[in-house]
Amino acid sequence: MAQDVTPILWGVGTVRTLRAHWVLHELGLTYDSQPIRPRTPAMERADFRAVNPDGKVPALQHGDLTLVESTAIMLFLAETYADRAPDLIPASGAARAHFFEWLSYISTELDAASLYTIRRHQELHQIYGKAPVAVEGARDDFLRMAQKAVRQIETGTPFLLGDTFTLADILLVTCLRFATRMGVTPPAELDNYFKTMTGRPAFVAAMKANET
Ligand SMILES: N[C@@H](CCC(=O)N[C@@H](CS)C(=O)NCC(=O)O)C(=O)O
Repeated sequence: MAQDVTPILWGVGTVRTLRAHWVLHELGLTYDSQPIRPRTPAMERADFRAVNPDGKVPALQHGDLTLVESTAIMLFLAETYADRAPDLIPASGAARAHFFEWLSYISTELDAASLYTIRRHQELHQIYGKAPVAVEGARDDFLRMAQKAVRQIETGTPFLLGDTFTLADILLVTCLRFATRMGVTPPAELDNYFKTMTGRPAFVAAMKANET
């Protein structure tokens, strides 16, 4: 039974690891944290490589299951412990369809295509090379694509999916933090939304756990 398992979460210190910590705190779960940070010698540890041979965090162990990819980890935890917070994933209909649309849009358009491009060619330029034109284009793309979230929040709903906090909010807020870290100021129309989300007790606890 899921309830008998103590999840083990590998990874701290990034917005991707924050997502997993945040969900665990929204669900009120007790878990073991393995506080290893990317691009440190700890990432080469044999016990970690046995969990994720690709050497990326976050990684989750849950009983016999090992899972990587922050979005998949969030979905798995929210589904497995749905009794603790049933609304993190909308159950049916248009809300569920739009929920997956938001997850896909945030993971690809904002995270992978825009923000990670900036990170690669800015902070990690020694590995991936300097590419100022690509960085500039990725900034513009982020700001253009963030307008989808602006339009939603401007309808006056507190969350992306209306009146219910979901995993889509976790994903968006972590990308807004990521943007700020990359030197891109998110649209001001999202400021109040961001403030409200980061005031959630589970976010505050997750930040603490993620900084360990
Ligand atoms: N798409 C993955 C990305 C995972 C990822 O790239 N993690 C970074 C830290 S944010 C990492 O572990 N990098 C170490 C490396 O690439 O060597 C997710 O969302 O979990």
